[in-house]
Amino acid sequence: MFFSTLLIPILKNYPSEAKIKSHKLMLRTGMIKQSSAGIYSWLPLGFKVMKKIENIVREEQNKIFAQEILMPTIQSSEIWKESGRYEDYGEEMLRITDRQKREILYGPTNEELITDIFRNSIKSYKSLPQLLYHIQWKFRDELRPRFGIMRCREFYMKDAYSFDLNDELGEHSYNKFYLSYLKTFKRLDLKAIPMAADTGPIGGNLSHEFIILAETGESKIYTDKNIFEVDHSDCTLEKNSLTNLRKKFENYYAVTDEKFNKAVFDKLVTKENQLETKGIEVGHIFYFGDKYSKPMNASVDYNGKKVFVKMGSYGVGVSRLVGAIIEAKFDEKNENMNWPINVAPYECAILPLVSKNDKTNLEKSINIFKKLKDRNIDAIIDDTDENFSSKMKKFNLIGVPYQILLGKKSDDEMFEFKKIGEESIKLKIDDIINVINSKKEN
Ligand code: 5CA
Repeated sequence: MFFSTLLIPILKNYPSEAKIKSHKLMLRTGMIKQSSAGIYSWLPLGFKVMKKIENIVREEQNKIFAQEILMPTIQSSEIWKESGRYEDYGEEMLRITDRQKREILYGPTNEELITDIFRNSIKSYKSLPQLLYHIQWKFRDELRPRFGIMRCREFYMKDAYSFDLNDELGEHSYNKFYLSYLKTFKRLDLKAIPMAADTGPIGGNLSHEFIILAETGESKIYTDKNIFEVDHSDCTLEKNSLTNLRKKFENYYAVTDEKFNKAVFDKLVTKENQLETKGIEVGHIFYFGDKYSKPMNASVDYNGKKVFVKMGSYGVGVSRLVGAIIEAKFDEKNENMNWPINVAPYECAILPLVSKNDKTNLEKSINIFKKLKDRNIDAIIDDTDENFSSKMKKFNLIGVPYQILLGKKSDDEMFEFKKIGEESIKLKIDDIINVINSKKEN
């Protein structure tokens, strides 16, 4: 893949309208382009990162046996009237009238639509539990969209829904998503802390937000520092294991602003362990029992008895995560982006010094590219005639984690290879491949 053939409109300077790092960087490196207030197009570089994040989210959902579906963005107002949320949801909902004068809406979330699918498809308790998810665009007419894709109006979300026979089984499903989220964020190289949270317009009385620490975050959080040490690596999907995991976390005080109580915080957490800071909400899970199933009449037959199913819903901000990773991983010292290799737009940049009358470096680069590709490394060649240092600056800015440099007197065997932010070393191509692949998961 040649840089010169791609749509990566890099700007010379940071755009003045952006206030936080992620927004500035995403605009400057041409990852996104604003199309109107709070609405963005995803250009190739940003789209690639988002798709890699989406795939990790998907793999972790599949591991807890959630089934992927795809619901539409446009929904009928009828089901929202049944649940009672059509009025409640207020001005954040984008309401549209079609040519038949029917009221439709652009979905801000999907509890009603999934409940409608469930009630038309599942009749017996024997088909429970059902865990279903989709990854789809949402629209919320936020009063103050800001910080680029972090709080925008149209955004990409993974939303999952669980259906169970009773509260105990419902909470077991909830706990599966709880673990799945910890695993997902770990694979994204993020330390996300589950915090007791408010339920807002989704409802219910059990809810956790998954928050990553960042000064630019919009959520104020209060926590015991020890919570960062809780380990989930040995947790299984078995009921006791999941219950214990929740208990391990819930041993420590960790709440968002709405749930904060100073007296309780001071009583439970020693001064030196208290952490008051800001964070970004990257996921949010809810358990709300029969809040939707009852008014919408979603029930199963349980030995001749009609039982309303118990539900939960589970969201990950897939598009928000692109910005959240930038905020969490930005290298302040070297002033460059530092993508975790699992989601980097490219894993390795090949940077040849190219002149009009000498194409040897370009030929070498193509050779290297083929070898990397054969070993599943996602690489890019900067084939432009820019000077060497501006090529390096450009790829530092983009945050490609590894670079191969082909300067004036480049060798045929030993190549200059560097990890972003570090000094270069000379390595053979096979060793370069091994270094990169050893950092990848699979
Ligand atoms: N139905 C539930 C769970 S599926 C739900 O909608 N939850 S939510 O409102 O908390 O949204 C889930 C996630 O979407 C949030 O944790 C956040 O990461 C992301 N999100 C919410 N609003 C926005 C927004 N305006 N811009 C970008 N991401 C958002």
